[in-house]
Amino acid sequence: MIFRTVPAALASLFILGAGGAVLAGAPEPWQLGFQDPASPVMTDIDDLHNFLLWIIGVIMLLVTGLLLFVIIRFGAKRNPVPTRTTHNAVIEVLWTVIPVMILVVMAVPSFRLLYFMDRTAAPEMTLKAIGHQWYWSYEYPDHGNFTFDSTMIPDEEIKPGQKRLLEVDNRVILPVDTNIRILMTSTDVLHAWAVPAFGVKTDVIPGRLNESWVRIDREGVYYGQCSELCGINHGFMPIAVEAVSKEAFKKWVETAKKKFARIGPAAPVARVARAGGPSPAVAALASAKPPAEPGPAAEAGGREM
Ligand SMILES: [Cu+2]
Repeated sequence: MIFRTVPAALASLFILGAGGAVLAGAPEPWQLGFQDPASPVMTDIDDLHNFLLWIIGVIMLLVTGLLLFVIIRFGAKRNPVPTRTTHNAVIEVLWTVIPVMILVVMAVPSFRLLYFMDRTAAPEMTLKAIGHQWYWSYEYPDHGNFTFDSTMIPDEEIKPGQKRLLEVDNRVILPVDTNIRILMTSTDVLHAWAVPAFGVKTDVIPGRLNESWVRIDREGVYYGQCSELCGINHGFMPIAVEAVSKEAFKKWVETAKKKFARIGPAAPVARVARAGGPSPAVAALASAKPPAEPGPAAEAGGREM
């Protein structure tokens, strides 16, 4: 479709000019439609969107055509004596049954996609994204459990080629072709971790753990933004994900382990899972806070989850 190809062509021109890491998922001036999908979820969202667009288009044409027909054919000039018909059983059944059938046709792929988006059955690694006023921090529990903050580069420090309001000091590095479970929470207020090219947009909630997942199709840099009004700097806590090859990711993990702070001795998710403890999600939430003192307070906290 022309709506897709024009922005894609513009995007490729920009990529050629940008140099360095490929900008695979970023908004473009005058963009129409979605960013190019970079995950199976976003590919399916794109397909569902295009499918619904056809249904909407046909309905719009039908209704507009009917209206025009009625205006022209049954205007006062051409039809001075109107009919006194008030009921037509066949038409009434049709205008109830046909929309219901259309809704069912729309609901089936929609629900299938919702469940597909919800979680991955076979995660190969976990990333934790934690929202703060107003920056994100990330943890890699399966790779030495290091953590770092990711803050926006302010206008006065932005370098040529960097995306204003989208570039950060520490990008999230993730491997391509890997099922990545993303666990998300917040330390203060509601935020939302959203990367359009991945089809991920999930609220992060203090005291709760939300889950999403991504399998990135190709290398490149993908940008997103906090998508829940979270305070004065809501527009200044972008997300930048750099997808690299599996080998490059392994190398980065080695340097990141030295560069960034370590949370604990080992990956708590893996440790609890081996011991047959609570589900990984619950274990990860527990590790997001300092270990609770044993006693009635801790027990109450456990029940709450
Ligand atoms: Cu926010």
